[in-house]
Amino acid sequence: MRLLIMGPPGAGKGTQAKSIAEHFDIPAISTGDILRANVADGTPLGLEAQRIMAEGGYVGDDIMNGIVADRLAEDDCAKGFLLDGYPRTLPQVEAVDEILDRAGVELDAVLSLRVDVEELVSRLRKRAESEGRDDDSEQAIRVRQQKYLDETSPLLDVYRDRGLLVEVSGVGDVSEVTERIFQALDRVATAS
Ligand code: B4P
Repeated sequence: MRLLIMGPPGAGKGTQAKSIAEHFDIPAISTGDILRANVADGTPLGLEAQRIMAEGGYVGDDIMNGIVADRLAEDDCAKGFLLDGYPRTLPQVEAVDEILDRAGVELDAVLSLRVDVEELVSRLRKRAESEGRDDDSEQAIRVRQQKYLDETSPLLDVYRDRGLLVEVSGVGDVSEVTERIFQALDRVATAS
């Protein structure tokens, strides 16, 4: 299975990506995790990304496209993959299209996790208390939600028009949401 998981910040993409990847025996690739690992290691990319992430902005498309192209070229992605948090912009959609075209493969589905904004903000405030992530400050939470609405949510229409969008409610216990996702994606797997 070649999958994308999309949703606003705090929708539970990272939370659900791990279970989905295990279910389909594919690697989960989180661009947020890759960036955070670079920040932790103090790499040049990490130094550049740290400020952008803390403000709630998006790291540049060229950088993100290069990271994803390299990661998808690794052997473990031959059997499929789940991209978590990428693409977030139209140029990133075009880049992933190109990577897949070149490899002669296609996406099977794009999972959209839907959660209302009050619930998202409350989850991120809780995460700020438990994990202390720089980008979970009140100001960054607001910027990230707006950025998602302006730049990322229109991408759902692109994938809806291609007949790839699978929409699932991300509200409820984590295990309930996982079950809902498995049911929806298992239907896609059986049909393909
Ligand atoms: P991400 O790491 O993708 O962060 P996110 O959108 O906040 O997280 P997610 O939706 O995965 O939420 P989670 O499961 O943790 O990106 C971070 C930053 O990296 C971006 O803002 C950007 O700066 C940069 N970046 C990443 N990719 C990029 C790209 N392609 N281009 C440019 N920049 C990029 O869940 C959130 C919280 O909710 C957790 O605490 C979790 O425990 C809780 N939760 C999850 N499911 C729940 C449920 N069902 N009920 C209650 N709580 C739940």
